[in-house]
Amino acid sequence: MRKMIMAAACGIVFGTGLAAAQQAPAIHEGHLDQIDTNKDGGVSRAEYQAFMTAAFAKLDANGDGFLGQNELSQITTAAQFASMDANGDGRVSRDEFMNQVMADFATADRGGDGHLR
Ligand SMILES: [Ca+2]
Ligand SMILES: [Ca+2]
Ligand SMILES: [Ca+2]
Repeated sequence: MRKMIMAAACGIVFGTGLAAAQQAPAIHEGHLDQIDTNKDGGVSRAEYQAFMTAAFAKLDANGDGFLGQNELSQITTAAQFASMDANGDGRVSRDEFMNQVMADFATADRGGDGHLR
């Protein structure tokens, strides 16, 4: 389920569209290739963080520095939004967003070597 956030973020940042992300919730290799900016065959935490920073900026449609439920409604359920909104103020700050997606990175990094490949 959490991977869908990354897949949807890929759709937004790379312009492949949310519909495509929703139909194919897995992260496909083309996405990892694009996140892998130094082309060493793996996505490091720094590369992932840079990508997600870009995703946050794209998702923040009104540019207030927070993601409201309306801005995330296409890629998260209400329950997912609530779990990202750690302090319960009804909006997801950059820190809350990054905490969530970096936890996703740790989950996806099955080998535990700090790279997704
Ligand atoms: Ca890399
Ligand atoms: Ca916003
Ligand atoms: Ca919050």
